[in-house]
Amino acid sequence: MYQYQGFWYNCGILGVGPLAVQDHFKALPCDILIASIPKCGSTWLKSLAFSVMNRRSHPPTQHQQHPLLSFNSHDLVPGLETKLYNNNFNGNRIPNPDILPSPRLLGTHMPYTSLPQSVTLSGSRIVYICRNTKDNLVSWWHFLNKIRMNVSLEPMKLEEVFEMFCEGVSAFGPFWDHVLGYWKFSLERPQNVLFLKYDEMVTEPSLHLKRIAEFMGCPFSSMEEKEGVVDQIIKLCSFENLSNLAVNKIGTGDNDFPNSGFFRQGKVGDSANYLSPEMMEKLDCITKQKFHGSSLTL
Ligand code: PAP
Repeated sequence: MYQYQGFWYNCGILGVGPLAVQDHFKALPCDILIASIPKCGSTWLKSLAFSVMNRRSHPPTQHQQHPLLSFNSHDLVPGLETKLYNNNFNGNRIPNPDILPSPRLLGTHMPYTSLPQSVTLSGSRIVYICRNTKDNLVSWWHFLNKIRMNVSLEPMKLEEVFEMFCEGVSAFGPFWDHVLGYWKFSLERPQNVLFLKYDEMVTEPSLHLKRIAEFMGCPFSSMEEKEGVVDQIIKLCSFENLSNLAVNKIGTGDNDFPNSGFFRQGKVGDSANYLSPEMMEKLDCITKQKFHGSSLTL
């Protein structure tokens, strides 16, 4: 891993992706970025955002023909540094993001402070998702070991990953700095950043889906709401539905990584089954200290 502008990146997976994004990506005013630190729910949010934006051409009721049935959401909403500008990516790389249909729906894990200036200057919109620290860590640990297994490396112990995480060393970490960067920006520019919490979305999906649609500039009409389009999208993008599709059960994505790796439990609070009370307390304590005075709670 290498540290760049205060954040940690995996050189084996990303290569010079983040630098290439800074040098070459030119944001457009109508772009919508789905941003997060890994393992906060971007697979879900990308599915929801894609379904919302394309609901006229791909109604969520026409299940058989919906793109989400054949493609993982990371292929439908490509990541800037993980796919579009990633020199280490050996799949179906899209060489020129300008060919993507407008408005472009793009993903990123890059911290707010490292995004190219054009993102802020152009006024493009960012939908950011975060999650409680403990679930994020446990989800990251599982995912990290899946990546390691994929390249025949030994799994890492939870204790080891926990210590590194607390020191800020995780993909695109420190976790807290990443979340705070977008949080502050969302307070300064609420018209440009919608700040979401996975935990709240699990509890009230329709409320948040409506917020997402409104923010993206394609609110649900009262007719659509009456016809149940909101619920149809929620059902289409549910963990149960997506994780059981063939594309996500046996399909593979970038670098032959199995799509199933993006789906594990999809629950809030699963970390309690893995972390000791001392570990939970330490994470809570760091979160409290880091977020002190920010009005943000997770
Ligand atoms: P990424 O950063 O690699 O894209 P991301 O999708 O952000 O991963 O996070 C993965 C988490 O979202 C997993 O959580 P878990 O490990 O605690 O289970 C995954 O299960 C969960 N997830 C994936 N798809 C959905 C979905 N449709 N609904 C709810 N949670 C989901």
